[in-house]
Amino acid sequence: MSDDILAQLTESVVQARQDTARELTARALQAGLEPLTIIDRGLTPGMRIVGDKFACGEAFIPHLVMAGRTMKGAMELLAPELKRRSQTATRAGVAVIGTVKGDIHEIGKSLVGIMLTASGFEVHDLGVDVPVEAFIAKARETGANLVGLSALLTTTMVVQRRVIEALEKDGLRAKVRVMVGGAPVKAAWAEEIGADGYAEDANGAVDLAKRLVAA
Ligand code: HCB
Repeated sequence: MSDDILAQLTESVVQARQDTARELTARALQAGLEPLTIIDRGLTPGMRIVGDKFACGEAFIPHLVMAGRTMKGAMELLAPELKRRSQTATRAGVAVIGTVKGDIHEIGKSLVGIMLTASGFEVHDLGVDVPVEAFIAKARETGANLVGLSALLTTTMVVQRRVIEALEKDGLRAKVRVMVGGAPVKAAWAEEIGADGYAEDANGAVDLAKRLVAA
């Protein structure tokens, strides 16, 4: 039953059926599925399929746009649930997050933000296409101990490195842990640019964030 809903949800993202995706998301919640299961096993696989189709010329920009809208629509139902289920007795840390300059992919970054908030972090989400200096200014202003950098394009991953260099130049690096993520980002890249860690998904980002600020 739950596998069936999740498979239909994946298909609704691939087909960009926004109303169906919302209906299925509501049904999945009613059926007792965890919001993260709905995201990881229902919605995100659909986004991957659309991305793969795009890569091999079977889908085009409008398909990416519509798939993005479909997932965002479903996320509107899931975000409050994720927050409601959180245990936020103590503040875990202060995080500044954003998608780096030149990159407008927002869904994964926003999901990381929702999950960090739900896990007790004070989150300052700078949005997408964020200049290097904006990360530095916000980290300084808020006294952040964590910066989360999202990059979905191989061409924008390099900006993650620039943010780390700017943190060093500004004397903030010793105080601020940096985690990186996004579809093309891997652990080896994180190591190469001197980030403190890499997370594959939002759940991993929360685990990593907690470990980094506790260290
Ligand atoms: Co876009 N796009 N796109 N796109 N896009 C990708 C990313 C490709 C991989 C598709 C492909 O070719 N297979 C590809 C990038 C190839 C590459 O460079 N390696 C690509 C391309 C090429 C482009 C354009 C250049 C297309 C063009 O114009 N010719 C263009 C670039 C625009 C720009 O940014 N300047 C473009 C545009 C778009 C949109 C705007 C149409 C749309 C985004 C809409 C939106 O965000 N509102 C879009 C979409 C939807 C995608 C795919 C299909 C889905 C991305 C997504 O939302 N995934 C994507 C295919 C794919 O990713 N496989 C495709 C779902 C979320 C939940 O996953 O990986 O973003 P996530 O985030 C995870 C994870 O990475 C991690 O946790 C998140 C939650 O689990 N994480 C972090 C993310 N950030 C983190 C930060 C941390 O600190 C820690 C963990």
